[in-house]
Amino acid sequence: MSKLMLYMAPGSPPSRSVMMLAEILGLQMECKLVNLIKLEHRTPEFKKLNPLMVVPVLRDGDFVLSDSHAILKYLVSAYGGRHQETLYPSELKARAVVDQRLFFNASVFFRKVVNDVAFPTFLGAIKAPSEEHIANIEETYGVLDEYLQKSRFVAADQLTIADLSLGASATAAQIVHKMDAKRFPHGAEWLSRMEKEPVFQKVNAPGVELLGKLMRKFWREANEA
Ligand SMILES: N[C@@H](CCC(=O)N[C@@H](CS)C(=O)NCC(=O)O)C(=O)O
Repeated sequence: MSKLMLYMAPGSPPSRSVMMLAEILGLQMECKLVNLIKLEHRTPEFKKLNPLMVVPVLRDGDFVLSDSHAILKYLVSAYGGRHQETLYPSELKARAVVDQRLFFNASVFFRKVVNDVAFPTFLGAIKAPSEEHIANIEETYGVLDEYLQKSRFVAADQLTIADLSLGASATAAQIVHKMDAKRFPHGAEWLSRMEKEPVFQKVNAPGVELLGKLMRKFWREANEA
C-alpha cells in the first residue's frame, strides 16, 4: 500500500467525512492542512492538484483524487477490508441508494446547509444567515427526514459512507440552524445517534467546534464594524 495523504481543512465537512472513513478503516493517512482563510487552496501548486481549488484532495502514491464523495468510494473500495460490505454494499440496488445519498450531499445538502452560508461569511459578504438561507435549510432537512423514514441510517439499516458524508454536513449545519425534532423527528433522531458515534465524537466534533467558533467570530466582527 502506498502512502496516503489528505489535503484537508479541519472545519471542512467533506474533509471530515474522509477522515472519519480513514479512522474506521484504520488507515495510516497523513493529513496536510490547507488554510482556507489564508487562501492556501488558491495557490498555483494547489491548483495543479485540484483545478477546482477546494479541499479535500487525496494522494495515494502517484494517484491524485478530489471530491470527498469520490474519495470515500475509492478508499472503501480499495482498502475497505471487512468493513467494505457494510459501508458500501456490493448488491446493485443497495449500492445505488448509497450513491444517490452521496450525490444528494454533493449536489444539494452540503451546499444548502453549510456552504451557501459559510462561504459568504468568510468572504465578509453576510453578517448572519438570511431568511432565504434558513428556508433552504429547512427544505433540505425535510428531504433528509423523508429518507430516514425508510431506513435507520440514511441509505440502509446500517451505517454506510453516506452517513459519514451527510453526517459531517448535518453536524456542521447545526451551527447555522438547528434541526427541530418536532418538525424533523427522523432526521433529528438520526443526527443525535450520529453525534454519539465514537468516530463522530473523535474525528468530527473538534472540526465542527472549530468551524462554529470561526463563523460566530466572523458574524460578531461583521456586526460590530
Ligand atoms: N464537492 C466537494 C466540495 C468541496 C468544498 O466545497 N470544499 C470547501 C471547504 S468545505 C472548500 O475548499 N472551499 C474553498 C473555496 O470554495 O474557495 C467535496 O465534497 O469534496
